[in-house]
Amino acid sequence: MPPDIYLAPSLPAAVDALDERGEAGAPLAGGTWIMRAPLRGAAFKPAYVALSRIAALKTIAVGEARIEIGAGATHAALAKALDGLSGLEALATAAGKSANPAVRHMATVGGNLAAHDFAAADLVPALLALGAEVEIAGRRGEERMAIETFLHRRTALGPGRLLTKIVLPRSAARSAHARLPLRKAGDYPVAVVSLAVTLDGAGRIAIADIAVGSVEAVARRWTSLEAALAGQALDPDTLARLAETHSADFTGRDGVEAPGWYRVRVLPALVRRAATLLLAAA
Ligand SMILES: Cc1cc2nc3c(=O)[nH]c(=O)nc-3n(C[C@@H](O)[C@@H](O)[C@H](O)COP(=O)(O)OP(=O)(O)OC[C@H]3O[C@@H](n4cnc5c(N)ncnc54)[C@H](O)[C@@H]3O)c2cc1C
Repeated sequence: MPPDIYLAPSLPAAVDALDERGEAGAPLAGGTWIMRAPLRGAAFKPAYVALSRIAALKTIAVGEARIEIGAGATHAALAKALDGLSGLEALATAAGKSANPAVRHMATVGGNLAAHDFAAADLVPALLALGAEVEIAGRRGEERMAIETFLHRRTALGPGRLLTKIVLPRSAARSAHARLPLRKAGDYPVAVVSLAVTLDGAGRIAIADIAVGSVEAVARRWTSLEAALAGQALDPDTLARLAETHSADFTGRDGVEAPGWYRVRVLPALVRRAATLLLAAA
């Protein structure tokens, strides 16, 4: 039997509907991850609550100090809204280069973050490197948490709670997103590096925030490399050499597109590529 789909007219209606459906229900945003469930050997939920009619979830508000992104904003809308904004290049590239144009017009930021079994999600490392927070709504009100916390709690949010907003500080001076699809555009990346830096008065790296996606089951910050980069010149070869030194921090996951060791082996090259992009954007 096909799943039951309820088109929620508003956020409170979606929250109520999810609460009533309990474990049998889940949000349906762009559907681009859900539709592939059978290919992954996963079952559809008996019921979905579609979020596509909720205009409030699609807004993207760009402020001087921070950006608020509705969970229902598509990759395409996000790439367009962030185009040319300094410091946010990593997220603009992640949104603008993931998947293919047709998928980018349907796929949402919320779906990318909430798909807990999707290791190769492009937006997740970009949002980690940029220090994002997320907002969760439920019948008992709203809660804000760091994206790292969300990534580890997203399977245990409980029925009736959904991701509504992503909040980003505009603190990084420059950022870049380097991804490696194996064969062609539209493939999931086998490894991703997102890098955000702030430079000191002498042009050296004061703060580096680096996140790695698709190498392990869940994207995470590369904290040892972040510490090693402080005080370094923004030189792609130096950054790649330091990345090589710290690559053993990762245990790559084996997958159909690439073995785990390969995902780790390409990280220094991706760090070099991200640093080159940063220099080009200067
Ligand atoms: C051909 C193809 C190529 C792709 N390539 C890439 C790629 O290169 N990079 C990449 O990052 N992605 C890629 N994707 C994956 C793409 O599906 C996700 O990136 C997309 O962001 C998922 O968003 P969605 O709105 O379609 O999610 P959906 O499929 O609607 O939902 C995904 C999951 O999130 C849950 N969910 C959705 N919204 C919310 C919410 N607001 N709160 C709580 N839970 C929610 C759903 O219940 C479901 O479990 C590709 C997909 C396809 C089909």
